[in-house]
Amino acid sequence: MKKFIFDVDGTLTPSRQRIDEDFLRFFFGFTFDNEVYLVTGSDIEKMDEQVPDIIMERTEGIFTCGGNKFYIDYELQYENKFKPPKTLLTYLGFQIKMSDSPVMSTNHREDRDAMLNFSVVGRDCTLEERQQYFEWDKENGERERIAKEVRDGWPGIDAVIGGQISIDIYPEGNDKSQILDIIKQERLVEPDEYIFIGDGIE
Ligand code: M1P
Repeated sequence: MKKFIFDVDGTLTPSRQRIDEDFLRFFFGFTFDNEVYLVTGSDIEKMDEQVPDIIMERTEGIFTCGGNKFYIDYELQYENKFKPPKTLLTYLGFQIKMSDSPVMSTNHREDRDAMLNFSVVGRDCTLEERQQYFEWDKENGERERIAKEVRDGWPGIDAVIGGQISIDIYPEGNDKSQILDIIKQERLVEPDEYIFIGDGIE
């Protein structure tokens, strides 16, 4: 059996949307011939909205929050904790106030215990607003700038653009690369046996 790790948003599903029905049928069959792990920057609740149980149940395990939480059969196996410093939260609040974004909604900070997801436009935006911000940000580089300022201003903390409208913030090293160590411990196999399939790979 070949071994795969699949990213979710932008790979198995469009960003924050449900998996396509035709692709779902194909992928369900795929899980019988291959060993599959899933990984997302999102949390398990969002994964649940996008990927149905019949697929989740066919996986060897699910990594959420950028590899900071690991589930087998919906049971949490491990998690990392992260509490962002107050100064960082103040800085992020200021970015919302100062932004020239053409759209703005609410729910800018999502504390996922193991990481912080920050969005200037806000996670409550509609799909149309999401697309609008995404296009505006490509031109204006707001997320790139904020992520860099966080990395430069708070040593030991990493900030990366994971999806379309937000930035994932977590302690340095607590990213998707850590899942290979977990798989190694879990399965007693070398991580290089796994093929990672994700968007944004160049
Ligand atoms: O899984 C990719 C990203 O998906 C979402 O990003 P956005 O809402 O910006 O498209 C977030 O859940 C993010 O944490 C995650 O990295």
